[in-house]
Amino acid sequence: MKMTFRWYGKEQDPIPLEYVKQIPGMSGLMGLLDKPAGVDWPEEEVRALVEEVHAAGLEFEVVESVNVHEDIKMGLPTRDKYIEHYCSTIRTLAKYGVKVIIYNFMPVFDWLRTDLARVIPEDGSNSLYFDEKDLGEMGPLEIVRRTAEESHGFTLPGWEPERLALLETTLRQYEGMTPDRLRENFKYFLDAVIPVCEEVGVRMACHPDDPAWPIFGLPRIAHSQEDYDKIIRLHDSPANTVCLCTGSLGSNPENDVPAIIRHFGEMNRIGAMHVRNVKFLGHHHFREAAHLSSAGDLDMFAIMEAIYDTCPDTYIRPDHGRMIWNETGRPGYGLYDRALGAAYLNGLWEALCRMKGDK
Ligand SMILES: [Mn+2]
Repeated sequence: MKMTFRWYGKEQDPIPLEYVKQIPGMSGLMGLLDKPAGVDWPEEEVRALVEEVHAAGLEFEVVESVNVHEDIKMGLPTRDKYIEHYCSTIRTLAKYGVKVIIYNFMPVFDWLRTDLARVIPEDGSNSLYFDEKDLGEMGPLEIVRRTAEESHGFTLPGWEPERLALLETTLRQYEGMTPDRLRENFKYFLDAVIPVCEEVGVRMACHPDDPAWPIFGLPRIAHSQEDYDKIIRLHDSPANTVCLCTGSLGSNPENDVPAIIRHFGEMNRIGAMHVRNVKFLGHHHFREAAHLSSAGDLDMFAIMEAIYDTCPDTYIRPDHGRMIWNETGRPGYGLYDRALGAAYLNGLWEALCRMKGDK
């Protein structure tokens, strides 16, 4: 297991790389260039980023994310140009040592929450929160306005202003889109990019829908084991993998997260993992919790054991953290609680290695 940390680049992330390096056991980043979907990442900028990360004593083997242009998801004729850019970006990243590219295929909305700083009454910290009841009252345009307002001036991943400016048009263009048609467009994309990945030694890792069910009537096709079985069959290759996010899949209590890890781990189809905990509050109603098992409803030991048993060499990172100790910053991506999360997951890992005795 390689422990990594999500980082948005020195212009966009208030956390210095030296702080990331000081978290015990941190091997590298899940990082990115801040580019709109559809852009071919310039080699010079990739090189500069990788050199900066290496100079801090960290690895840069996982990119999160290279976003997929909406025209590709909708299957518009313009998609070929954007797919070409995507393939070129894969080649550039491979040249600088990248092994895994995380992405998602969610229409319009990436992750979605109804409150970015819900106070947790037990201890006064706050975390990301979702209640579908609130969403019904708000509607897509209102939730976008609120999310932008609450993000402390940071552009949130998946909520880039240039994408959301076109929201009304994009929502209209998706009218009539079915899960099967979305999967056809997904296959078209994978058929183009996976052979490039195979050639240059990169694995694509598809992040689940978050939360793990359809929203605003838009089709979503990556939120269960069955969904991922279909995605893998769209283009069967070791390069077509899952970014198994325990909190996203775990937002639906019907998903048995350790069992899903074992299923895809045994198939060698896990490219990367996000490991975090979720507290269920009701139907389609949850908040994010500290990583510790007892702080939420996921069994973090069973999750780490499934990784140990079936995909012990994968990249993982602590995922969203709460805001604690008066920290302010990008919602979900403060330093302190994610560092605590990494330390806790590393502790579980050390215990597993001792118990199972082979590392
Ligand atoms: Mn995730």
